[in-house]
Amino acid sequence: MAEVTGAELIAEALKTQKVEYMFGIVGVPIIEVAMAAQAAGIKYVGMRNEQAACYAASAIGYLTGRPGACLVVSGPGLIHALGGMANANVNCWPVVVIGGSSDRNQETTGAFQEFPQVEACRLYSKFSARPSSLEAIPSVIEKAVRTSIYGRPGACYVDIAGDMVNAKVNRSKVKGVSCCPPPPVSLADHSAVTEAICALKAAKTPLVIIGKGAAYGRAEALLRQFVEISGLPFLPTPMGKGVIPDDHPNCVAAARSRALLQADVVLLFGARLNWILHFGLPPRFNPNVKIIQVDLCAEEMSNNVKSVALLGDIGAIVTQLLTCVREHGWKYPSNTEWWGSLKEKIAANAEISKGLALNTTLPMNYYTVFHHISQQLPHDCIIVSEGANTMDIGRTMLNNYLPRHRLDAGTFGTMGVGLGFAIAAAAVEKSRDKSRRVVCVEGDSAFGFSGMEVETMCRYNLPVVIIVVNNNGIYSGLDPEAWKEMAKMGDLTSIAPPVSLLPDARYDQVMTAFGGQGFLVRTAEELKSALELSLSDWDRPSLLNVLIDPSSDRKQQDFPWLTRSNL
Ligand SMILES: Cc1ncc(C[n+]2csc(CCOP(=O)(O)OP(=O)(O)O)c2C)c(N)n1
Ligand SMILES: *[C@@H]1O[C@H](CO)[C@@H](O)[C@H](O)[C@H]1NC(C)=O
Ligand SMILES: *[C@@H]1O[C@H](CO)[C@@H](O)[C@H](O)[C@H]1NC(C)=O
Ligand SMILES: [Mg+2]
Repeated sequence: MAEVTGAELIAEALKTQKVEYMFGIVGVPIIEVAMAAQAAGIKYVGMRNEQAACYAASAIGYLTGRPGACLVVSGPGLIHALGGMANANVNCWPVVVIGGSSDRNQETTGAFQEFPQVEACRLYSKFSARPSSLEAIPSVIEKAVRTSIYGRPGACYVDIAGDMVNAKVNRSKVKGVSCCPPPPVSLADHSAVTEAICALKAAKTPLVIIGKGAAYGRAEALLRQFVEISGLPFLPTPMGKGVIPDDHPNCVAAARSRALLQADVVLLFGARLNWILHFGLPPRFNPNVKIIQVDLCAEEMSNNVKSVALLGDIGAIVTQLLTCVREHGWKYPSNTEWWGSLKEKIAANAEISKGLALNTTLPMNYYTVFHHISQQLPHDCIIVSEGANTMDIGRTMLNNYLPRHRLDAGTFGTMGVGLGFAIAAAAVEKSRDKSRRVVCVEGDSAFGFSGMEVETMCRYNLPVVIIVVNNNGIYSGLDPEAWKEMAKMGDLTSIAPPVSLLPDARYDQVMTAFGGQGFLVRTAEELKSALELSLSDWDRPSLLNVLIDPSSDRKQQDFPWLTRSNL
């Protein structure tokens, strides 16, 4: 009977569990695991930092419904991945991290990169364990993959003792484990569905909110039917954008603050009442708002505001709601005062943004830049975005037309996710017949967190288009002249504004350093032609370094984005 190594068992178990992608950085003791993964038919992407590797692996989980694997070495390698695990867990995205650790016979001796890894991962994951023998590897990996996608999705960690990687066992001794099926589906309680429909029928100013849980749950077709049959206005959360196209007539994203504030009944699909939705509380919500919550996680129900709980699979529950709406022959009328008020606000906001976008003063402002980008992006492109102003303004001006086509800093507000997400999305697209374009819209600060992953994009010929919206800093910056003056006035560490970054930094040259296309962009014409060239090059990545007015800002908001809670 043939023998099999620990590395082979890990790789084969992942493949059996339909894990198709692995991102990581190799070293002692896990080089052989990466090689075995490729031999088993898993695609391996070598990254430049484990944090970005883990972001990438979790994006695979969100995009495909099956976790990506993140492979890291012991100690510092695993610790770099913790940021990615936390981000995945907070976003409810599945990911499986495989960490090599010290040899068992060296534990507690001060071994190379020794660290209490299983314990360390506990706070950042929903499952953290180490197989006790080679024979246990397939079942522990099955459990990690299953746990990552069942219930509320999240991060899982499997620790592999270094000495187990090359140790061998007779195949006959290893019990086969089959592939875990997709998560089981359950329906909401019938009486809760009836209560929800009654509340909606009685509502004067109802609102549907579509979260990224609806995108993850692939409920797009059913939700669109529901919105069209019920005639309700809907608002997407940042990554709920595209579940129903942003240009759908029922979308009230451009009247977000008014919609939230004046809604009397809110039907939440796969979204939490956390900071992104201002906790569901005043001053951003009506104090008497009635919340109907559709979620797969019972613990999420009635967080911050008591709700009617529709617990279960989102697609199944939308079907239940559709059946009721059809039976009752009910539709929210399109000629109500509520629709009128929302449409009026949408038109007023569009006018303000248009004014800012058409300003031809140089340097450009955010609105001008996003206006031109939005005109050129293909409808089916995947938009990755991070930054503060860059992400917030970009979200309002760059439409999504398809589900799971927006990846951003998410619930955890993590800067540095963009390039890893873009690499994951581009890797998935590369394996499809008809690839879609991945466009990564980055603030200059955000880009810096994982900037070296540009080399990864160049190495694997991933045709990502990176647009760095460069305002010389975090939220805002200084122009080159002001910076020079400041440098004359004293030690910059004492006087330079903490938000500032090097003015007019040549991020485009980071791309050309590795053979990609780089563009320095100052005008709308340069932006148009650079974007056209970038989008037509399917063989290599591009970076547009768009220099904007360092004092450009968001248009006046009714409320600050990070509303302090009244909790
Ligand atoms: C990991 C991490 N570190 C720090 C922050 C704090 N932070 C929020 S936004 C941001 C960067 C904003 O600057 P930039 O990306 O240039 O976008 P801009 O607002 O300038 O357009 C930072 C550092 C964060 N959210 N995440
Ligand atoms: C595997 O089985 C063979 C034959 O039964 C035996 O000689 C060998 O020592 C076994 N190897 C291990 C690692 O147990
Ligand atoms: C365009 O923007 C500049 C700089 O912010 C501003 O001074 C100017 O008034 C704006 N022009 C118009 C027509 O809004
Ligand atoms: Mg910036």
